[in-house]
Amino acid sequence: MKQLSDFTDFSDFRTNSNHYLCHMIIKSAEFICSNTQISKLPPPVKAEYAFIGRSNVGKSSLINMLTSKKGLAKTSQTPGKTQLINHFLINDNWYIVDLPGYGYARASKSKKADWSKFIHTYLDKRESLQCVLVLIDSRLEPQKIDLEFCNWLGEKGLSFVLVFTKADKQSNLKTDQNVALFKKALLATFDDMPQYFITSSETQLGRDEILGFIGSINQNFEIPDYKS
Ligand SMILES: Nc1nc2c(ncn2[C@@H]2O[C@H](COP(=O)(O)OP(=O)(O)OP(=O)(O)O)[C@@H](O)[C@H]2O)c(=O)[nH]1
Ligand SMILES: [Mg+2]
Repeated sequence: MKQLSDFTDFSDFRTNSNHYLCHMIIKSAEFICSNTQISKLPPPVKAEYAFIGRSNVGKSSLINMLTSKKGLAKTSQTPGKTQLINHFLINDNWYIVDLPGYGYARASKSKKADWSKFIHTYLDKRESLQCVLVLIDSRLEPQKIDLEFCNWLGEKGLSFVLVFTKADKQSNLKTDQNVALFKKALLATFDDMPQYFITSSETQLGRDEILGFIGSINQNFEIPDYKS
């Protein structure tokens, strides 16, 4: 697992789409499985990227945008649509993982506790997980639940990047203001701002940058030791 400090360049990629030398073309993207049991996940022999964030933040839409496959991950206007750990195999080579959203207000207490335990175990134990993409709604000022989740990832030493979603919904200025506020809030507990991307699933903003980022990590992927 890479550490946060491995990602040294924390620049804003919206204005610098040629930054990554790696340009990834998506040739195939297929749904593999949905799970609630860690023991039933595919063997951890391919690089894996987890997409996580508050319910309705746009995780499934982003996955469809990145893969250019509209119906691949199920999206919904009703929060709480994604309930399982969903694996999607990309280019027969690496996995995108769509996770259930956190902070869904209408979920029962026991469901929230189940979610929390299951996701935290998955993130903490998954040998092939390369990076967690934490999605943040770019329209909102920093939310406690997002900051707490980032802090938990930091405590566990898990590498993560921030993906600000739905940038098409407001002006660039407003997005930049919210990103700056998030940065300020994170710097209360982190030494550096993690790498971040500004995205829109409507306009494809951020697509090349995220795929380039993933492609560059994939190049160094080695199959980890794992218990079968
Ligand atoms: N305008 C705009 N709408 C978006 C964008 N991304 C997502 N949406 C909308 O936001 C709603 C939620 O999107 P989803 O992709 O289902 O969100 P999710 O995070 O997967 O939600 P859960 O699975 O319920 O946790 C849908 O109505 C999407 O069409 C975006 O970049 N721009
Ligand atoms: Mg979803």
